[in-house]
Amino acid sequence: MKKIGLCGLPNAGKSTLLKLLTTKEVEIANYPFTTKKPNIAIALVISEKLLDLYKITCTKELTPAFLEFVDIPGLIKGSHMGLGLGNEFLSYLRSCDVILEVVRNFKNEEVLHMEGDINPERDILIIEEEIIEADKRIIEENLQNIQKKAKDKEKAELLLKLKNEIKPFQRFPELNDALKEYNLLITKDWYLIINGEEIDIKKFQNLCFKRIYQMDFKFELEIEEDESLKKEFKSQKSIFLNQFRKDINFIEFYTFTKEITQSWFLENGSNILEAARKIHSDFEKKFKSAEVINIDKFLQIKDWTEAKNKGEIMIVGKDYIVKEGDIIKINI
Ligand SMILES: Nc1nc2c(ncn2[C@@H]2O[C@H](COP(=O)(O)OP(=O)(O)OP(=O)(O)O)[C@@H](O)[C@H]2O)c(=O)[nH]1
Ligand SMILES: [Mg+2]
Repeated sequence: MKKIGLCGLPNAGKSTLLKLLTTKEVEIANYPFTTKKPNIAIALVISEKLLDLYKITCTKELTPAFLEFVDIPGLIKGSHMGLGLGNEFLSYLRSCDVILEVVRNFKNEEVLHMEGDINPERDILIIEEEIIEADKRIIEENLQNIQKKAKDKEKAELLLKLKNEIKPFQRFPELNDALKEYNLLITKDWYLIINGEEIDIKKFQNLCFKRIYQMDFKFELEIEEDESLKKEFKSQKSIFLNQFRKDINFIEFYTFTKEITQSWFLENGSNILEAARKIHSDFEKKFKSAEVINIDKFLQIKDWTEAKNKGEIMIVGKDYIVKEGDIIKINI
């Protein structure tokens, strides 16, 4: 499962976002460095399609797919040199697969901003400089270590390429697999979420973010906790989660038995054995074949046996690549 790391300056709203998405009780306060250790929590992602399927299956249980978020202590200017426990905080970020940067755009005199005023553009630049400096150091250290070793020639060439090309807002996701052991931040996929008032995001679009989202975390939390607000305003949380899972390259597939209806996430391009492993480790080992139907088709027919009789259920082997919206039954 991909771990999604929340990165940002202190008081940007990272822990508030974690609480909103995962309902985990986290420490949220108006002073910097409230969060001192990484905090992992699971966000359930309920899609419209899953709910449509559940209306037909009417099972006792409904279990949605989930995403794993990690709340990380705030970075500050100089984090890469160890200021504010910077190196330790950066190492938490390195262990994540995807980065969601949180930037503050809400005014509140009671919530201190380390730089004195609200300026998302400047804050993004501060974080970026820390990331670049921290990765530069790792690249240089490792380059010195491996340059002399013949067996690491290829890796040394890649590190040298990075050393020459590294600059703010440049990302190298194509090198992530080859250089995995170094846990570089600039080879990961980065996303940006602006917390607070909506702003024109044009000026952020040519940076390094695969997508930019906007949400007022505190307001969304208030909606979650108040039934009358819930009726008045559409919650952005579910819209964000469903969009974000697509953006990080997950597809959604479904399973159901007599007892339970479930949705699952799988990396796009995965085969059905990987889906089987998610459902149950035994299913992968004992896999014989699988029955598959697209959810839209199933929602029309509404019955597995009838879908079978109509010839709408495919029987597939272990090389089948799972598609968005597949309902899967594994035969073992
Ligand atoms: N007005 C307003 N306040 C917010 C919003 N989001 C967070 N806050 C407040 O800002 C303060 C800091 O929020 P946290 O979620 O603790 O921030 P953080 O990024 O986790 O901070 P550190 O753990 O110190 O790095 C809290 O007092 C929140 O209630 C928002 O959208 N609007
Ligand atoms: Mg926090």
